[in-house]
Amino acid sequence: MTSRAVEANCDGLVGPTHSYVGLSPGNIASQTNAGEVSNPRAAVLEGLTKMRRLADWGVPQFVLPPHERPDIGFLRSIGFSGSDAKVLEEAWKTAPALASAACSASPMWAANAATVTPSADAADGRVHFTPANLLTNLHRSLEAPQTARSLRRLFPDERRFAVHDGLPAQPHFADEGAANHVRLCADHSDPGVNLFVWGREAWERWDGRYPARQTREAFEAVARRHGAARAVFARQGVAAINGGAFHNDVVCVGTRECLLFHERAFEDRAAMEADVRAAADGLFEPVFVEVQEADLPMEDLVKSYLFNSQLLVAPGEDRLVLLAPGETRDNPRAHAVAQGLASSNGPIGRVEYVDVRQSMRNGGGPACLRLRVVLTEAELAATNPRQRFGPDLHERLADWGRRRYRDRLAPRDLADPSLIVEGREALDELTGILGLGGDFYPFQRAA
Ligand code: SUG
Repeated sequence: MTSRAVEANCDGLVGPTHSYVGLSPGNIASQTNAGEVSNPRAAVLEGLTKMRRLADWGVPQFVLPPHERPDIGFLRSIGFSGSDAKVLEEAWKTAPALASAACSASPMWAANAATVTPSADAADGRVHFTPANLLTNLHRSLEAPQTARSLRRLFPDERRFAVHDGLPAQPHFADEGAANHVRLCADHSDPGVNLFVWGREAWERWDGRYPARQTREAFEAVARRHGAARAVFARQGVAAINGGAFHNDVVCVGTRECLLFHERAFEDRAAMEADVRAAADGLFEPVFVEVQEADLPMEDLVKSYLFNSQLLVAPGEDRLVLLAPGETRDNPRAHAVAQGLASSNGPIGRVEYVDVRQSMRNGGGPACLRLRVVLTEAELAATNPRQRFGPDLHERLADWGRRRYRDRLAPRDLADPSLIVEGREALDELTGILGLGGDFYPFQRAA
């Protein structure tokens, strides 16, 4: 038994350019809603309300700041020049696909920020983070360096935390972070089993309908550099990827002893279960809860995002709480499955719903918006306290969002050069609120 540890949640704050451009093939919501008008203000407020729900339950909750967008540095690196406004204007005129990638607010989906190994599982007793290189999609491949900077601000003490750089930016090491990783354990304080779910092998010829974003080799490298104990590697179901589960967390969620997943989630479910059981031997008895395709067909699964829920230990309750998106309640089949889970004698005692509709229309449910980090009390005390979320920070950030964010953004509005200034003013104020220092964003370092 190590010292007492809890699961903290670090949520990505939605950025001012939250939009529906349709940048992610294989992500059905992203494709279906392409071209629609977004509401960045509503999106940031929804995210804050979700954080508040967890903070009110006593779960340690942190805020990860948005990245600077449009990413003018990226556009300069591919040959656009002149003033910042000119760079954006030229990019939109001659290469709109590249310009729109430079404007995406995708860092909000913090489950893709990094893969995390808690100190109880790491060979050197530190908490390890590898920012995901996200190189399958151009807009997301821009995130890793700023994510590393961000994690180093939140977890600054190198004696306790190791924030690595992303893996080599090669298709062989395509990595999407914690969205494809589940940690099971008896209690968060205890050693855990690390289930790494990959979609393809580096040298395999992938001819699926949609991209397989995570390679086995990427996760093997992450486990090696973190010194991650009790690592289990399992292949994601090809049918799941082809059905629109672009990350494993669209078809699977787990915490403590409980792994909840869809019938199609794993290519070889029996092998996955046997490997997890073997790794857990002597520590705990895993509980596998499988939802059948007959009860929840892939199509309803992807619309309802039942599995993209947060599975939480709530204070004073011995069974787990599933915090599901409102879309799960709206879908009769998914709703019936959720009610069935709660009324059975299984590990889930209750289902609650939360509205993150703005994010859902990009394919990002409650679980996508957060990065889970298991921390001991001493580690928790070593985080940047200004990023710790509670009622005061909620009020300050809600006020900031209401003043700084637009309530309407069509994809073509992303070409508006005034977004550069609006975004920078908003982020400059945010660095003050979150205590990030005056050199956190590229525009601050250039000034
Ligand atoms: O990578 N959507 C994100 C959604 C990420 C969800 N994360 C998890 N499942 N953990 C993605 O596909 C859409 C952007 C757009 O269409 O404008 C987007 O990037």
